[in-house]
Amino acid sequence: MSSAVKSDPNCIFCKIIAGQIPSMKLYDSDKTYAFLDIGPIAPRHALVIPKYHGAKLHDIPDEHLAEILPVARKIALAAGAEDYNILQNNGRIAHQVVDHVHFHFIPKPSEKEGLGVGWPTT
Ligand code: D5M
Repeated sequence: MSSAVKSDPNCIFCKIIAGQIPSMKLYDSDKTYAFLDIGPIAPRHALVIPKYHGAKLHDIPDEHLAEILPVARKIALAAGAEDYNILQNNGRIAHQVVDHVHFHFIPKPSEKEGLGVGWPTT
């Protein structure tokens, strides 16, 4: 069975996808959304999320995960990030706070950039 978009009206990331809560959008397709993290641990810290509500990785159908890493790679290229982490937390003990699957893109700023560099606009 093909799994269409699934949304939870109480989920903060579903509200972001629906445009009910503002976000700094980086990417938007029928299955995937990416935006800047509200509490960045590094400049250009971003989140890539499926447009299918589910708390943990095993709740998400494959077709809604297929685009996630390609989008993270696009964001890394657009950010000009040489060194970066992509990570995804599942469950409270693993430090998950928001119960909608999300992949963190966390660039490591170069020594030249230092801290406080924003998203490139060109
Ligand atoms: O990380 C959850 C992440 O979600 C954390 O880095 C903050 C981010 N967050 C929470 N609310 C927002 C909004 N409204 N915009 C952007 N980013 C947000 P976790 O892996 O669950 O610990």
